[in-house]
Amino acid sequence: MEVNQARLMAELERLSSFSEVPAPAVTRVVFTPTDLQARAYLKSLCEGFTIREDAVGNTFIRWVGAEPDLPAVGTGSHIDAIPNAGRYDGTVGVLGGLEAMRALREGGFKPRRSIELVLFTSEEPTRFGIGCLGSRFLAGSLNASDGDRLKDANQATLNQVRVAAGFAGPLEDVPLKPGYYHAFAELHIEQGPLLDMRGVPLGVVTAIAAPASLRITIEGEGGHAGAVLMPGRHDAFLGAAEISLALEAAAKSSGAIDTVATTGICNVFPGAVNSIPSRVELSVDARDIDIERRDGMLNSLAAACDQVAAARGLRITREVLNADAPAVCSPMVIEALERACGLQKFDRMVSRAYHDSLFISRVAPTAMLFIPCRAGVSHRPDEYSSPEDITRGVEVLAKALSYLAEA
Ligand code: HGY
Ligand code: MN
Ligand code: MN
Repeated sequence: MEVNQARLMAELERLSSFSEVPAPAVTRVVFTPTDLQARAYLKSLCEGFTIREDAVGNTFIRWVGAEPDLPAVGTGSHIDAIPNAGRYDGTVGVLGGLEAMRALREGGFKPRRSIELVLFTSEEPTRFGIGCLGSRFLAGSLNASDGDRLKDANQATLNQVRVAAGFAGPLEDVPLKPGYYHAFAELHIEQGPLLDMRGVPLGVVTAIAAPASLRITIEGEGGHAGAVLMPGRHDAFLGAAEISLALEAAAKSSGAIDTVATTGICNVFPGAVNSIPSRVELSVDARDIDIERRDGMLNSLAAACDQVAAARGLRITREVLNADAPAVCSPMVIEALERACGLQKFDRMVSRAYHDSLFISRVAPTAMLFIPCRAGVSHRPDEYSSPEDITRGVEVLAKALSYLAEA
């Protein structure tokens, strides 16, 4: 079995060209023209496999096995990219999964169980404010009523946007039937520095951190920047600043290095240099591999909001967009991945980033395989994984899929 590195790297290069910003950055938001072009490009590479798309745009590329009624073996990831991201986040798992299937087929392997590559819709929270949208629907963590509840920045609902993009049909049909997958393995760049720092070429993921995201609205009184004296102000931005610093303090004082928190979006209204901010919308991201610590941080954040509201005469509302449990990966899939590593060094590790596998693990035995990314950089245009590391990851994935497909 031989992974065709030149073909794979050329396809990753081509896929990165479907972007709203010039290279080396990639911006590819779900259901935008660049996303639809990227999806069409991927499907053009899938000769000899069957293709199915569900009502929310998850795309299933299946290599039908000798026993097609058996639960399949799944792999896959996402191709949407946050603004000004890199070209390897998610795409290595999609094009790498495809390459693993092609390399096995070209090497003469014939799977007993079908092997299925999944392109998950909207892994990134960019458009609808919640990550892993497609895999949440597959796992039943989102349901049909969310199709009208979830809206983008233009107040268009998920249902309106998905239908306009050509994905009609009832969301009720999206959830995977119990036992749909025998096993699922996702290949992904680490998006952290550990493998690169340690010079270890492969990571086998044993658990995926518990993410939470919230939208916090802070309302004050605004007013003229020159005429309103300091004692009388109710400045929404300064309240927001205190809340962000309180969130950082909660993460740093949790007692564990695994607790992380970020204020990723801060929208200030009215946004004029000579007008006191009357309203600020924050979007915050809070994670830990331990759910108690993660929720302890959320409780500290709630207390800080109450304290800042009282001290500054502000009105503060918190909307929890998601607060998910962590995932523990399947020993069966971990074993297949480690066997596939052969004599190559690998580290067992926790994923601090979330992935579609976080939700697929709720409906199938799941684990992940990491490859290094330079200096751990990700979600930036200078995100980089070497052709050698990518090829090695695809070779290990292909072997693991072949073991699982014969089980
Ligand atoms: O944010 C994450 O963890 C993922 O990269 N979307
Ligand atoms: Mn990402
Ligand atoms: Mn990703």
